[in-house]
Amino acid sequence: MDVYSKILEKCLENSFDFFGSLPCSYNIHLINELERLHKTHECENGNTLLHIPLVREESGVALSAGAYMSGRKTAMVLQNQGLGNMLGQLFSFNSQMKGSYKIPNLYIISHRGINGEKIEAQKPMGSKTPDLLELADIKYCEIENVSDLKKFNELLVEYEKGYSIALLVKPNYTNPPERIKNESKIVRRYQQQKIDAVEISPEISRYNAIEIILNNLHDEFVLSNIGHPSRELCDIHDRDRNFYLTSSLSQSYMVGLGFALGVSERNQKVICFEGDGGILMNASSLSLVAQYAPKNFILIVLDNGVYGSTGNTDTYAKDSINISGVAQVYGFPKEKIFTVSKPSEIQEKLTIALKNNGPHLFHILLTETFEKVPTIPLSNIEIKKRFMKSIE
Ligand SMILES: Cc1ncc(C[n+]2csc(CCOP(=O)(O)OP(=O)(O)O)c2C)c(N)n1
Repeated sequence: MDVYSKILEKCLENSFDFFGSLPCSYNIHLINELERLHKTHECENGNTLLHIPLVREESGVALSAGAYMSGRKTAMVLQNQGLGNMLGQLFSFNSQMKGSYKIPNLYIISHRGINGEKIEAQKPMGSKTPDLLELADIKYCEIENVSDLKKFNELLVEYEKGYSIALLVKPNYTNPPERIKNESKIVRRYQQQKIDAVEISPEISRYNAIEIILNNLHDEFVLSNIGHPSRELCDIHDRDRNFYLTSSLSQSYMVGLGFALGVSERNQKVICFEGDGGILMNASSLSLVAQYAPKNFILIVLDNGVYGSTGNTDTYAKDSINISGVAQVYGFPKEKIFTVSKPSEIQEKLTIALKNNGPHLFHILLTETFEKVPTIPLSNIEIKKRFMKSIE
């Protein structure tokens, strides 16, 4: 049995039930196996295993954090090249530093660029990988063969205490995994997209839009994005089922997606705010929402056309990129996208989205005005604990 099969066996024994992945040529068999288990493997804790192929590693950190808060046990399979991109999210979600949400995650990392590596470009990240994990307070062990897996047991104890952990798996350079060949004829068919032109003069501020939304909610979960949106939500209606993301620009909707997938069997709606700046920074991850399409998810893009929280400089959404169109291109069905700007439209479409299967995407065009509101009077740990308790 190869190392990766044994790692998977141990993960399943320990009830890991939510996996994200981005391939390395050395971990593809593990990823294929996860794909086979996706939605078919019943875990000991009663959950069905989910495997979400990622488009960006840093989004996987946020997605895992959301899934963890829904009660899932999360792991991510990746190559160490991804660690550079992930660093900010590792600090915000997984590290033990003050200000981190201190959410544990398991990273199964193909450690390229070390002894035996033929590709020069892998070497810088290869040598710095342990340092990066240490910087982010992630406890790790090196795995070369099956006998090293006893170190995984020790790390699992640390995981249970709330630490993020990593397995640095040394590639078997002398006997690399065989490439998977698909001999069958594949047809690639894409839908024709016709993006409608829009011309709207925004009428309401983000504060008023959030107020209308909150006035229409009962016990739904609400997750909000970094900066003023979270502060405004807290000022309008602070509630246990609000999760404020105070870091991680562009990742709010990944936390929301992970959480929505984790609680999808409960049939409870999860509403998530993201800014236009955030969406443009991480548009590629819209494909995950469209592809895994949790019926309980409502993504609300609060589009004021500016990086509002940092002083209102324009984003490309201002007058060149239509986020409704971007969502369509990434696979959202047109009938589930609502481009709205008037208070009555927000209310009317929200009533529809709350009653029907999603995912829905609200693209709300807003003025640039913002209210002077206080900062959130809770630490990130308090925000996380209160939110997780509200599920029970
Ligand atoms: C990676 C990263 N770059 C820059 C920032 C600084 N920053 C915080 S909030 C923000 C603006 C976000 O704009 P948008 O998503 O459009 O939301 P808005 O504040 O306008 O509601 C920026 C640039 C950051 N926190 N992280």
